Amino acid sequence: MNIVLYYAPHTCALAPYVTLTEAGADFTVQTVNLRKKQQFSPEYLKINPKHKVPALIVDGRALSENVAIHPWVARTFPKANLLPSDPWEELKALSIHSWCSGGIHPFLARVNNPAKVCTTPGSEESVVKEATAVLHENFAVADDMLKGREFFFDHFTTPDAHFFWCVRRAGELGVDTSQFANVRAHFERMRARPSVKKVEAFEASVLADFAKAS
Ligand SMILES: N[C@@H](CCC(=O)N[C@@H](CS)C(=O)NCC(=O)O)C(=O)O
Repeated sequence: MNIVLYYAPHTCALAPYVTLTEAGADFTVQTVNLRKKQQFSPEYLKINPKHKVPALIVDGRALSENVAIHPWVARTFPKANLLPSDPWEELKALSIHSWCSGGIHPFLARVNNPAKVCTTPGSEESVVKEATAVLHENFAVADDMLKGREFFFDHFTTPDAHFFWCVRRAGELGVDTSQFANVRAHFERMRARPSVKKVEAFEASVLADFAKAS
């Protein structure tokens, strides 16, 4: 099987990189330089017309969206135990992916680029403030979910990687998460995993290559 992950630094493509690594999958990575707008190249738009990473190409077929990519990884590498085995719990895991993608990520995007949702002059500050409030509300919910637990379920599963990226991105964007002790503990636990160390080292090397090329 030929697996290619389209990845860009700082993005939520970190999550499938982590879970493919946790699965022991043999995959290659194609980097996309978002600063150079490579996601709008005709070649990439054929892979994902929504011009977003991650995208996964499996034997020539493209799959986008974290909500779909993670179950594919888990189903393809069942020995890695990347989703809960109980069907209800498995759906709860997919529910967390959907929440990360639809309930958290869009508010990170607003903090990153407020003008994308409101171009009224002077509105930036209030967009960031409101988006930060929603992020805090969501992190408070996650903090309760992670109370007394190492991971969202009884072992590492794919939503842990997705949520880790959300918290990491929040930090990069200056959104304070220090008041959410369980979220922070989960973040540190995740950061210590070899799969996360691997993607963070890879990200640094990609950023260095991008800097050299510019
Ligand atoms: N719902 C998608 C979101 C993907 C997404 O928003 N990716 C961002 C980076 S985190 C992207 O590629 N942005 C480039 C663009 O919008 O042009 C998922 O969860 O896979």
